[in-house]
Amino acid sequence: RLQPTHPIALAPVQSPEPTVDGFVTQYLRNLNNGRGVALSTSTVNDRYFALAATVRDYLMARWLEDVRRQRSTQAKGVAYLSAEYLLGRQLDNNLLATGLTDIAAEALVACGLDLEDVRALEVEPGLGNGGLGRLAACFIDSLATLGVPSIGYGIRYEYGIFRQTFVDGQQVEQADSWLALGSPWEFPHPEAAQTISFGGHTEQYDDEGVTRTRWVPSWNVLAVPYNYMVPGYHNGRVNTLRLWSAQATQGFDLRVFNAGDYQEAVRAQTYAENISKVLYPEDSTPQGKELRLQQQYFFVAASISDFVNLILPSDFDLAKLPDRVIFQLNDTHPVIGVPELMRVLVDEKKLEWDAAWQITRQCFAYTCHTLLPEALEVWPADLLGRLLPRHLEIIYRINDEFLDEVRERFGDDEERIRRMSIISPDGAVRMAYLATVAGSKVNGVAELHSQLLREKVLPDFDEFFPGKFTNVTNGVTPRRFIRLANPGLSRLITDTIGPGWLTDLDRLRELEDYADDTAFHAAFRAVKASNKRVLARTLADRDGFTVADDHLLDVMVKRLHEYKRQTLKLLHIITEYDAIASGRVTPDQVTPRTFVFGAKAAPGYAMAKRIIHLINAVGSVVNSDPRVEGRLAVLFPPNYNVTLAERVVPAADLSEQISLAGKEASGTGNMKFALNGALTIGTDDGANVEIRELVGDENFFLFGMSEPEVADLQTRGYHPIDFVRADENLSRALDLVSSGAFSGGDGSVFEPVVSNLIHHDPFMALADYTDYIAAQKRVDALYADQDAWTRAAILNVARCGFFSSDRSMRDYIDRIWHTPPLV
Ligand code: RUG
Repeated sequence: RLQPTHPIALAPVQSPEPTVDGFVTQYLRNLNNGRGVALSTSTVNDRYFALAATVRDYLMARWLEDVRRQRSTQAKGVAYLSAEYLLGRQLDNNLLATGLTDIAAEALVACGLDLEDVRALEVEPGLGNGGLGRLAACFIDSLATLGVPSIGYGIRYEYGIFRQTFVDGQQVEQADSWLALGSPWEFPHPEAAQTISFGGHTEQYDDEGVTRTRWVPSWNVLAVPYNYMVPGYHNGRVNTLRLWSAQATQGFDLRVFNAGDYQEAVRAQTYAENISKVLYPEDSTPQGKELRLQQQYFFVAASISDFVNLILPSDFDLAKLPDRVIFQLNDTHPVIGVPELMRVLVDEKKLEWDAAWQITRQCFAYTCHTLLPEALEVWPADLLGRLLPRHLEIIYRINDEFLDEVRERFGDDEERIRRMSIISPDGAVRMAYLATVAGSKVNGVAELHSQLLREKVLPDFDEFFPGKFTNVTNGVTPRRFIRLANPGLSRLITDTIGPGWLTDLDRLRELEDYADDTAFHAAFRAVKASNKRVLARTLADRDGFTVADDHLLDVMVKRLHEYKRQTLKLLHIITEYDAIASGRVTPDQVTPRTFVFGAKAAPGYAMAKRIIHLINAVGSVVNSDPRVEGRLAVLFPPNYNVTLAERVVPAADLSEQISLAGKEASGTGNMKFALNGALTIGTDDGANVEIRELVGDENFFLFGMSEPEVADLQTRGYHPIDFVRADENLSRALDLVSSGAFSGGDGSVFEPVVSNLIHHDPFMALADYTDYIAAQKRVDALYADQDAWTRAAILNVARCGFFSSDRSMRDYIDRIWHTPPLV
């Protein structure tokens, strides 16, 4: 075999010089050689691609070195399995990580270009729905920043979360073709494609005297890996995100369809490639569609095979797999990985069942992200068996052996056995149960959520597996959500407490000393005012909106879901409006407020879409009624995404976190707002509980029923009409909607929303209305005292360092993964 001899080939990979000259040289090289254009004839797209390529060049040596080191040391690492990664734009993040932002800006000026113009071209990869996908993106950022060996695995959807537009106030979805111009951040490796099989049947065969089972699939697709760099912040580390794209195999066309029938063959190809075509636009409500299961198995099987067959050395002793990797299951979406690893170990690697199960049970851990029992995925056994017959057999055996253990402990307690069976009475596979049985640990995502998960969703399992359940409260990356989103606040913090806080967010505590400092107050307020101007410019350019600069900015941005209760927020707005419109108060008696909404509804969720329509309808009436004198405004920019969040969050004064207690697992928007100095009005739900405990009751507007009170009301029977009768403002607000005040006099348009609230609202919006309005009055009162408000806002920032995703990662490492950083 030939060996390299040239000194350059033997030397480590070189990075370009981290100077303006070095950057310019590399940038022009990328423009000329990579794009095939001269600077003078380049388009903005060329310039953006060349810039991205240049940033990549600076990261490359570190990336290659990290990949090499992670393999050569064979240190234990995390394989994070997630069907969603809501990444946000990459350019600024990667410039920040490498510390090249100023050099790049100067280099572009030297080329006669403006970084601002170029960065505007980036389309964010919207490969997630909301909190769950964004959490995965924050976690991989933190893992890289902590230097923990890890790889993120997921799906490279050709179309991410839909682009939302409004037509006559109603949501219309458009395809998100984020790859239309290509992506400069990905590295495709078609030569490393994995073959992923589906369908067919299983059969037994004799393997040198041992009877074994093999799967004889009927069709397959290729999983092509696309690698993305995940740079740590200022630490010279770069991890990998590997997303899989589906491609047809030749065998596919030949086996499934008649050879020679060209049109059928092309159709077959489309069928295969559909697997990674589009992200399911559902959040917290599983779809149960076959294509979804295909997606799940597709990426999980490719990832496990990638790890076991390519990343591990060929002579690796699989008994030691738990010392080398932990597969973290982000929700139930990747849980089919459990029987897949069993299949690989037993059928392919020929381990004994018990040995394989020993290994598998140590190699997985499961994070549950919901409290809605109906949101836990179940797959009908016939569907699963048709698509993955061998996996269904494996699941049945896992279940049989598990239920034997249950019987051993509890005797023939058939009721308990029925409750704990991985197979439901109607023959469906309960994926959360499978994950709980197989996982070395099971965690919820906030203290309250983890407690309710143990007590209400999986109590039998908690009893059966002492010590298996734990909590890791979610977190958000301060690099993107403070440093990039809020450069003004970041500068102020650094000027006040010095550098270093961005990777040690508990240090924000030092700001408490400045909570009563007049000069700090002024600077803090100036930052907020400036962020509001930036948002105003963004919304003017993007949507043609005007944002008043002297209003309290009251923000509710999150997926549209009845449990999150956007309708409760609307009822508050309508009440404020009604007070003015009916002449009961004069406009100057209300706190001037701009209400900002951002929310996408799942395309098939009719009620959510109607609520979006109602928000827009209320907005157009309130915004155009001269009696309001511009004291209230409702803004609903369409297509809320990570890029817009980075503008909205730093500008907000008030953060609306008003879900029914016991329904929001954690929330992460709540953390972003508090860290950027917004005060929260919220129920005792999800991570709100921990935010309130940390910032203090006096710096948080708590309202509404607690989770036990909700449970109690449910038991006693919830009669919404009692609440309507008890509060005149509430009945007036509902009457306004029913009377057609927001629908040109036609009351029928929004009647379903009102009727739902009054007749069958499992999320009890009306029960919390009166207390919510009272809490909003406390908001008004505090806002009237700007010093007191600013003090509370500063304390929110100072006391929320706990919500860094770096801390979440440390908790996962200590409690679940045991994967120390690689030094
Ligand atoms: O709804 C939850 C949020 O409360 C949570 O903050 C987020 C991250 O843990 O996950 C969200 N989620 C849950 N998204 N999809 C699900 C379905 O189980």
